[in-house]
Amino acid sequence: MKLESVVVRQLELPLRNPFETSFGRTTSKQFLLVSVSADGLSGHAECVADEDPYYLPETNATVLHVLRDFLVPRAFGIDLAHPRELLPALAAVRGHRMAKAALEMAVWELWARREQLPLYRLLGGTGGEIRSGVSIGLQPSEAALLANVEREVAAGYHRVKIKIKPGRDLGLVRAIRERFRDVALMVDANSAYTLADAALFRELDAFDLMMVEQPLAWDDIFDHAALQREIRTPVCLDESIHSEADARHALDLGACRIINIKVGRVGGLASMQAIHDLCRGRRIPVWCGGMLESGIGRLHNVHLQTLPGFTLPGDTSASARYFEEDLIDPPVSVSARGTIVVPEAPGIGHTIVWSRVERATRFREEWRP
Ligand code: OSB
Ligand code: MG
Repeated sequence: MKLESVVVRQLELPLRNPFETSFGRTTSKQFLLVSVSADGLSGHAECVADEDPYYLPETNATVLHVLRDFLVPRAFGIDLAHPRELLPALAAVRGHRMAKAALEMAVWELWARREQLPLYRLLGGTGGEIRSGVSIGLQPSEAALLANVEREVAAGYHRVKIKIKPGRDLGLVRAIRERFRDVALMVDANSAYTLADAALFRELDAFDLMMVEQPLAWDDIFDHAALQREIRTPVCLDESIHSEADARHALDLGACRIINIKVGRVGGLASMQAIHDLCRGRRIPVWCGGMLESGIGRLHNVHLQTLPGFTLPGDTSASARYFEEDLIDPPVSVSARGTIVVPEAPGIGHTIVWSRVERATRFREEWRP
């Protein structure tokens, strides 16, 4: 298969509620939607980069530049026998994994449509449903956080993750545990702490957390190993893992016992599979993170979580928690049992509503060979 065109749109979708982490606050989701076409069909994927380099270094502007000047010209130059051949063909470009992932995921989606298969089948997953968890941002007050936890537990979600940062950590966890003794609970620090805070994490050991996610620096593995030696709660790495090699180094060093896989962060679905397979072989649980995706990215995440190593609930929750109106019909919904049904239609499996995409589009660029 030879690609005949690549279209990139920058979209803006208002969030129903601001989402706050230790690194910032988002009120509207601004992201790139990548569409690839060949043989009369198209495939679509969204990029997880933001406007700002506050989660990881890539931004919408760097992604657009690297796609236009480096990745798309290389992709036009090859004749693919399978989507997994794309990442090796892009390997001369170092880093820029979010840009690579968006292009590669769109090619996988196109391939699935050509084969008339749901994306999960192409990835080697199984249909049915996946268990869903939620990520709750920093809230204006402890009362607001407790009300949020109560609502999500009542909605049936299988685990609750809260964001923490220095000064807003132990007290919040204690308050939740007092009211919700048995809820499957975890915290995500998004790199807000250092090894000097080890005592805080030892105190958190008392609260039966499933894991603490990315407590230390975004580019660190070594210090996380030192922290993991000091605490009982499993460390989960997010920001620090970009490749199968990173995952191997982290596991060999004992830097974590769980890995959060985000396809955008690891540079594509083939890289996701490699990390998944490594972890499965070592009996390390993985789960799928989220980046406040619209329905298009959300559905990609639904499909990939059907691989057998995704044994823990991920951050993929209902579209309605984020958007008044999603770009897909139907939106992603969560059952009373806290599950999401994996679509059976070809590709991502729900219809993209192009009138909504056009309304959210701020600019558009198209490239041909
Ligand atoms: O660290 O997992 C994270 C959102 C934006 C950037 C980083 C993260 C998150 C989330 C939200 O936790 C997950 C979601 O609900 O999509
Ligand atoms: Mg995280």
